Amino acid sequence: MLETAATHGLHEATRRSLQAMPKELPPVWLYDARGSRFYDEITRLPDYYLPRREAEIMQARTSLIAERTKARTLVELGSGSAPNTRFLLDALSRTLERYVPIDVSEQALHDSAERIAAAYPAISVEPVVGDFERDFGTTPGDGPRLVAFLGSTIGNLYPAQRAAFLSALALELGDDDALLLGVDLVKDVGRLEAAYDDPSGVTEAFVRNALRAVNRELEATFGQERFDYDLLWDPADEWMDVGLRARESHLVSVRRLGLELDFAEGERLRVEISAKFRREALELELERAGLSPKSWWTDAAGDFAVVLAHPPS
Ligand code: AVJ
Repeated sequence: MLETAATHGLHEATRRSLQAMPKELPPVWLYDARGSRFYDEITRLPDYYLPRREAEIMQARTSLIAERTKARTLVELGSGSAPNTRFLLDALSRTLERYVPIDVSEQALHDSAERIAAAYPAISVEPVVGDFERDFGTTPGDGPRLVAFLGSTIGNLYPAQRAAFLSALALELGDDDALLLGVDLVKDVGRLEAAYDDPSGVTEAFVRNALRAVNRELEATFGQERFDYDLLWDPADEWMDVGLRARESHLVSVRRLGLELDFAEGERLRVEISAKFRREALELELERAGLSPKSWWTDAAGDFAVVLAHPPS
């Protein structure tokens, strides 16, 4: 793989994460072409309720969102295969000129961009391969802009990262722009565990694929058989802690980073967190970042929320 500014950033982030306590991998490693296909499979699992709950909310609210925002540009962060974006594209048909999806997964991005361009010929589709945390500032398009960040992808960020990201986003938004944020809500732990540990093993395969990606791209020697899938609910931080646990003590080398890692028996490698949210705390976070939450919509079961926020006027 070519060393570009983007891969250099990811490599350095990976070095830091692997040297942290507990060891972890940046969740971006989950989304190579193969990983993105696993994630699409996850979205169809009966217990992974998130995309369907979000779809229910979008279906009910997108006409109001269109009326309020009158967006000419829709920017979507971490768009992936963009399953719930169609509701927005349909509702915004009167005003929308441009759709700018940003994703790290080049394959998933281009496939969905092509499908959307074919289905919405009046809209200019301008995909950006990149990391939403870093590349939002460089996206094209006239205001009013609507920035959609759906699927509870924001739950992958730690609270401090989230605060930095939301503040940076708030600074980029003009007076007429808006943020549409989809978040999964705190709920019964049993249901959360079922959503992240399916009996068919798709989630495990998705998580293990991160090791495969790191082995390939960084010439690492992670052995699948030396780890078990390991899912924890962290009640203090209210996030799912998704990772792997070493079955035995062993060494892993990451050649391209010049790292030798020592795993003890039972030691964890975190691959992602998936934070769950509560209304009051999230609204406070948005306000602290310089965004005013104007609407909070949930599905009938109260499982998921979609928030529309604006720069303060
Ligand atoms: C794509 C980050 C929203 O946290 O629910 C799904 C990723 N990981 N199953 C999530 C994921 C395991 C997902 N996000």
